[in-house]
Amino acid sequence: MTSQIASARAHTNIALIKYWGKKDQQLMLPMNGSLSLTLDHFYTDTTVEFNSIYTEDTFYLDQKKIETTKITPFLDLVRQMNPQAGFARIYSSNHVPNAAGLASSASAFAALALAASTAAGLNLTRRELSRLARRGSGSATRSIYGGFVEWQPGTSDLDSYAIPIDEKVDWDIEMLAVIIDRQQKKISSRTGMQRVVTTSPYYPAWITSTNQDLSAAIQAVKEHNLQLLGQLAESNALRMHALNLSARPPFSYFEPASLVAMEIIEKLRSEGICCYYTLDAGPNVKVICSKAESPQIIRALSTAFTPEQIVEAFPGPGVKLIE
Ligand code: 2P0
Repeated sequence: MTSQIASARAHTNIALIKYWGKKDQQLMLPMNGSLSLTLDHFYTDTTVEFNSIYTEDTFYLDQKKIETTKITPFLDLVRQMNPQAGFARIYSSNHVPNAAGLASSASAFAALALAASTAAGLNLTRRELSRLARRGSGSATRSIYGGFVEWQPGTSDLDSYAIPIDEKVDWDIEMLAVIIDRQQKKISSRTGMQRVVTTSPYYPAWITSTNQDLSAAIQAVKEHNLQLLGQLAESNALRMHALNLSARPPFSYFEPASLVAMEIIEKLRSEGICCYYTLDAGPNVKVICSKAESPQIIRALSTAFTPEQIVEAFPGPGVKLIE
């Protein structure tokens, strides 16, 4: 192999039933299954070029060279599958409206999995791509597919992968992102989730209740039941954040403005509007609602947030090769 190049695009996803804790940190096996919605608006484009003249892997993000310890171990997995693949140059760009702070490792490693494996001459199935993406970042496991996606936790590298639940979402669902902070997380997901696993006395109850939430949420997706899906997602997110408060030392991703957004959503709901929120490892609030009702919700959020802070997103596609 002299020079081989491929480019891929992957979209980020937001978990409605959360992954929060690993049972195997090296293989990235999660403690529980999760369910997400892949979004159209936020994506990463990545080009990988393997070239026999390179003497190390080099990573450029938005045209800036970045030192990271995560890329080479990931490419080593690809090189194990094709030992002829040498070192690589990786060029990534994140496409997030208004630099919204929603760029995520999910779209990054899903795009890298497809671009790197294709450039290395491998023709992986989507299941194999999902397993490979998982080794970069847990949430990337799900970004291989579009729409609603379940990550089955599995018990080994072979059976921990995502499956599509509803890839071409043809019913009325939208997600509004309320951008509260573009800064780096106070505590990384990786550190936070493992602290919870090892110190929260509530962790066993999280596993039991999340497994129940997951089955109910998958059923709600199949029935296009937005209200039930929203209720389950909001409750599951609050339980995840309650775990963080119950860890030692405790931590929280909420900011005062997160609570403002959450209260607005709760008030709209008391007025009969079907809307629910979820938060991940950061203060941004994502609202699950229908397209039909989103204008009213945007109006209510606009009393506390600027137009730039409120971003509309819709179900998006799975990973694909691009020119
Ligand atoms: C999720 N999150 O299911 C959960 C909910 C954030 C909150 O997956 O250690 O970047 O790379 O597997 O995937 C974010 O954590 O963590 C995440 P690693 P990841 O989307």
